[in-house]
Order: sequence, then C-alpha cells, then structure tokens
Amino acid sequence: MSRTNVYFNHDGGVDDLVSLFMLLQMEQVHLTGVSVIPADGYLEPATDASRKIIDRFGQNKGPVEVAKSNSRGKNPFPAAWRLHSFYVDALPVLNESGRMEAPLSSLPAHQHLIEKVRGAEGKTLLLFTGPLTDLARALDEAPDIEAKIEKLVWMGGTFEKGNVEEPEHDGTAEWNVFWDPEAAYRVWQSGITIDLVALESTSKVPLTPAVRNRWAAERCYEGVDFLGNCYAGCPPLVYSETNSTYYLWDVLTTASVGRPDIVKKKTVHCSVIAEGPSQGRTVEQAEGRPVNLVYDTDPEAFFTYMTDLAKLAA
Ligand code: AGV
Ligand code: CA
Repeated sequence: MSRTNVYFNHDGGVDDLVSLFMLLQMEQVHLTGVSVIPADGYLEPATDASRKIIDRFGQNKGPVEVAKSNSRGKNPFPAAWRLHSFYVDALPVLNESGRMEAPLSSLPAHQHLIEKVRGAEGKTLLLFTGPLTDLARALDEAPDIEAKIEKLVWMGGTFEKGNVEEPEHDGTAEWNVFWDPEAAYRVWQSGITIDLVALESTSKVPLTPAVRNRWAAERCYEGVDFLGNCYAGCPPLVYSETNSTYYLWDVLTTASVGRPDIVKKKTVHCSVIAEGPSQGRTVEQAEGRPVNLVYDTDPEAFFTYMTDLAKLAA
C-alpha cells in the first residue's frame, strides 16, 4: 500500500494530542515528523506528552521525531485552556514506563518542517491544528518547499461567529488565526492548496455527555479509555455556548485526512484580516484566494471511525 507522507504541527490542546494519537493508528499515514507550538498549550508538557503518546501508542510507526517551536504569538490563549496540556502529560498511562524515547529534534519546529519536507520521498501533506506561524516562517526561509507540499489541512478560521472574546476585539475571529493573524495572512499569499476545517465545520461534532458515555462504556479498550481520560480534563459545562462547549475541532480535521469521505467540501474565496479590531477574521471575498471549506460532516461515521481507531491502539 502506498502511504501518504504527513507532517503534523499542533499546539498542545486536548484535541491536538488526541489527533496525534489518531494519526499514529492510521495505516495509510507515513508520519514524517511532529512539531509543537506553544499556543493553546505550554511547550514543555505538550512536547513531552507528544513524545509519550508516540512511545505508548505509536509502536507501528517507527521512530517519529518531535520538534519544539520557538514561535511566539501576538495574542496569547487563555491560561486556563493552556493548562490542559499538563493534564494530558500527567496521565498515568503515558507515564507507566518512566521513559521518553521518541527523539527530540535539536531544530526549531519551522526548520524541522523544512528538513522533513525536503527529505521526504515525494510530496508531504501538512496537517496543522494550531496557528500557522511555523509554516509562515518555513515558507519565508525556504520557498522551495512549496513545490513539495501536497496540501495544507488546517483547523482554523470561521465565516460565521468567531470564538475570540477579548478586549479590543470584535469577536469575528477564530483563535488559531487570532493567535498570529499575520502568519495566516502569509500562508494565504502562497500557492498551497488549503483544506479548511473552520469553526462551523465542526458544529455537528460537539463533545456531548453521550459521546463521553460511549467511550466510558468501551473503556476496556486501552485506547478508548485514553480518549475518555484526555477529555475528562475538559469540564463538561453544558449551559453556556461559546468557550465552554468543546467540539472535536482538531480531531475532525485529522479524521478528514484518514477518511475524506466523512466530510463534504466546497470552494470558498476568502482573505485574512491581519490587523485591527477584526484581526484574525477570515472573510469571504470574490477576489480572495480559494480554499476547500468543509461544510458538512457525517457525525455517526466520524465518531465510529474515531472509536474504531482507538480500539486499534494497544
Ligand atoms: O478554536 C479551536 C482551536 C482548536 O485547534 N482551539 C481548540 C482546538 O485545539 C482553541 C479553543 C477554542 N475554544 C476552546 C479552545 C476551549 N473552550 N478550550 C480550549 N481551547
Ligand atoms: Ca489546536
């Protein structure tokens, strides 16, 4: 079977780390590298958790190297969200062996990406589930890599209501764009094909009590127990909407790589606003660049795929 080269850059949230776990179970994926940017998580625990997940659940993938980003964003994420990276890193199942063996690269993330894309046989699919800072820097430093990028699959942006509630902002942006609006703006100027999972793309995959119960019922599978434990760190507040309901934002994005049939995409022309009170907003515009926006998904197929992958993890 021919396998797709995938390079994964994430920002340490619960669904970022669960995404790594899922990628490691996908037979058709050749994971060429992982890097961690300290946006919706802290750098040390998010990096350590990544290495431990590779050690514990990635036996079939060969050595996968992890690199730390030295990028810093313009608009920091709330600390309460970033703390989730510590909860995952502390899970007993990741600390049973007392060792961390997945190699840590000495390169910063953006240079690690350049090295892995240049070194790969054929093209590489880039999967990003946090801000685009490392990709923007990589493109500035090594424009040649663009020709070797198959496409970018990104969780970011919104064409409806944003999820940023911060002083001096009008609420129109999604957080992964808001953290570094200029980086998204830079990537939009490139010729790279972009598959976009925007906020509203995930509206059919909220983390409901029923989903948690489904994982609880099958916790005899170690991988399913891992899903439940990871998401136990996200408080199930069901009475208010924005910023308390968790969606499977990054996991749907990752699942769309392994199972493209669970999402429907359409072309949207759009631009990124880089400055001012709407900074980080993605806006539809006839003269904007095309992206393939996920506008519909099959939630039952998605949750079944996710749980089935988790059952494969031993
Ligand atoms: O905006 C969605 C992005 C995704 O990449 N992140 C979470 C996912 O990793 C930010 C975010 C929005 N609301 C949140 C977030 C919340 N309530 N808790 C933690 N992170
Ligand atoms: Ca994320």
